Amino acid sequence: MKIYVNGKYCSKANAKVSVYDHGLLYGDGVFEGIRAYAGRVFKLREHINRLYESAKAIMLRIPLSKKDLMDAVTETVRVNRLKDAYIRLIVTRGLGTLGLNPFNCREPQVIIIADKIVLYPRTFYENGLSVITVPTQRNLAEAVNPRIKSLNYLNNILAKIEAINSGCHEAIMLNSFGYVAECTGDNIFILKDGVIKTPPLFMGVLEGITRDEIISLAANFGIEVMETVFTRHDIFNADECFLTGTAAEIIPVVKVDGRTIGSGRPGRITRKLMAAFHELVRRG
Ligand code: PXG
Repeated sequence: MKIYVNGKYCSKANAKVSVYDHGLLYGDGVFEGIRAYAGRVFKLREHINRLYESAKAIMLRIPLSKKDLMDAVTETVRVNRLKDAYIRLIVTRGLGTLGLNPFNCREPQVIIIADKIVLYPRTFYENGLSVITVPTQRNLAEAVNPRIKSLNYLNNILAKIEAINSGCHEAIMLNSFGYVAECTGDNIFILKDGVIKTPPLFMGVLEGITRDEIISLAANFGIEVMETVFTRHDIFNADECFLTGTAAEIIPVVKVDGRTIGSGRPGRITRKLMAAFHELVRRG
């Protein structure tokens, strides 16, 4: 496997960063998880735009133009001869001192890993997931804004641990007001009386690229979509529930905190959106 590190391709064994890199020392950096389908990188421009926005928020200068970074991502998929791939694009603050000051780090490190995608088992899509709400709240937007896709994922990892400890694969995270925010690596949607609802960004959620795509697919179907605040009670009593993310795409949820959602089977609208999304990624 050839890994892009600052403009050069290294073998997996030689692709390294310094132990003084603030990405490692402090989780100081940003990243994107991107997919390629049939050799084409899906929504590359959107991912690059989000990466630059995350970097702007943490005052990290990405040492490449958007165009050059897009070309580097495409090239990394190509040199690895991958058709369907999961791409991890990382920009760390770079090598610095043991002190916090990020401005001592002179050279941000740009890393692109393109690897085979590991998918959830098919049965999860056919039968739906069982998820739980966890005690760990989503980061307060005024502390570490969830809109920044930073290398510090401890908030999500704590929630993931709680989900796994309870035998679930995903966790619903609430914000500090008790409203539904998102999952550890996915956005959440519910459907009630024909209306699709997802938490607005100000609830403290990542603006998922898949989330945005589902919102426009639903709108194309003439389904009303509301970015609105809701609680666990609304999920328990929803007709359908599903999660969206680059890795999971759209995955139905059939049980939340022991409550069966709708009929207990992936819902009709969820299945319709899954089919439309698959069609979209095939078309590129
Ligand atoms: N919320 C959070 C907190 C995320 O990390 C999403 C939503 C969905 O966003 P996209 O743009 O992918 O639709 C994510 C996705 C994984 C994995 O292995 C997922 C993410 C990051 C790292 C790993 O599932 N981010």
